[in-house]
Amino acid sequence: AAGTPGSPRSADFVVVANRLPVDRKKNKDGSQGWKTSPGGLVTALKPVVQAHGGAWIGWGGSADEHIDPFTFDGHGVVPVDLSSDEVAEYYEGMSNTTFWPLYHDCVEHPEYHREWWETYLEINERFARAAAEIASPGATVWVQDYQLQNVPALLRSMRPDLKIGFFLHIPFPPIELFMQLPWRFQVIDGLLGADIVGFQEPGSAHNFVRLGRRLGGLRTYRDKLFTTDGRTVTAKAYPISIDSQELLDLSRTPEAREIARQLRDDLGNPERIFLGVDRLDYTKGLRHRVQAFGELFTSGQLDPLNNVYLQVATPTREGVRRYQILHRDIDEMVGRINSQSGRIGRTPIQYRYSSYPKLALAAMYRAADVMVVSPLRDGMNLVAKEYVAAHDSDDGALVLSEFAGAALELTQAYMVNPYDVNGMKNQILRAAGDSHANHARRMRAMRKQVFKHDIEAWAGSFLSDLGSVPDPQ
Ligand code: ADQ
Repeated sequence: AAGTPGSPRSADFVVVANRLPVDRKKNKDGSQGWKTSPGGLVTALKPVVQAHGGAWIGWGGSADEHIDPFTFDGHGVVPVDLSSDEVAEYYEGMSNTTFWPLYHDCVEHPEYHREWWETYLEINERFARAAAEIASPGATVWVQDYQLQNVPALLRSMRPDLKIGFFLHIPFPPIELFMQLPWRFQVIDGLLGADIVGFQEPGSAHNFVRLGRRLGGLRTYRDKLFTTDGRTVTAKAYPISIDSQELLDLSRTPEAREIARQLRDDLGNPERIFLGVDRLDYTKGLRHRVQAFGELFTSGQLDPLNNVYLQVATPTREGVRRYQILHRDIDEMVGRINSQSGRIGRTPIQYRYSSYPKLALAAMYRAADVMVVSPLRDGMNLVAKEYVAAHDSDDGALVLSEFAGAALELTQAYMVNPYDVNGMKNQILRAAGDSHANHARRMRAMRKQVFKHDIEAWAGSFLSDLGSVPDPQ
């Protein structure tokens, strides 16, 4: 589709997210067009935006490029332009080198730079202004994630008539860590501009309420915070999910079955395939996981003749130094382990640094006997839910970190503390060697959870709560 030029009309439902829900594509005739981006958030919110003839505000993904607003597939697309300096300071800097590690339990040191913060505020104001311009009177605006924490308050000051929701996709840290932030008051005030602040887990919501009370000096009651300007803000958990049925349907297609068969073949038809699927991010616990598998293979507890560990890692944030170091470390670890414990014709760790189409992922989930998801900290972790939905038989097993939001729902997984490498090795062996009856019982319970609480249910419950917020006086 090409997209229709011209400013979209004013909208009564607006999504504000760092990224637009569309990616560039080349049409057959060589001209530039747009296609819908893959990913859970877009899947969940696009139908709602379409139903309202609403608009989506976000960055197009390349720096120093101006894109005019346009209409696409029944909704407005409102690009926010960023220069390369702004990308470096607002996105790679403040968002991904300050907030990202700070909010993930400081598993890497957050860096604090005043220039980054200034730019972060400026860009948040730019997003807020775009929303203020397009939202119709009394419209609902849903702001997404840690890149835009100041948008709620900025937008409210421009447009007090709006209903504003905010959802944080990553954990909200304990007060003791949050206190490090030099701009801690501004960030709380930014978030308190929303009527509802949504989190992945009750623990995060609780951290936020406690912070409002302790640092903000606000009166609170259960999940409510009472602001100094007389408003009530609700902080509550809305655990995000996936389009479970779509993924299951995809994994059942002849194409997916064929790719899964081919994959098993290519891996030498081992007795067992262990699988990891992650963005190559330091929060995902890859160093510890690769270490655990390395020891299992070198010690002979897992025989490379019968077992393969397939790890796919999506390239991500390649401009940020910590990610470059992680990339190099994992390459080295995998190389070392394979040279020490491989057999002729058998490579125990199959590592792919690449992104895959959804169909290929569905096939991998189908083929994997044991899925290992071991983040050091994770807001939710959709990969765990995707495996449960796509592994279309009762003989699978999920090894899951206690520190992923998903652990609260997928309670039948084989739980691990990813920092405890010995404990993780034991659980991996236990998951692999458990009886068929146990595998079946656990998989069924988790499948039930993931199909009942899917992405549509997630968006529905947030928006229905936001809909029942009283109109501003
Ligand atoms: P992420 O940190 O990106 O998301 P996750 O929830 O696991 O983590 O989602 C990753 C997505 O990328 C999955 O849908 C997965 O299929 C896909 N993916 C991973 N590797 C891939 C590959 N090699 N090729 C193609 N696709 C790949 C953030 C938070 C999470 C939270 C989500 C949603 O960090 O905790 O669950 O947002 O709120």
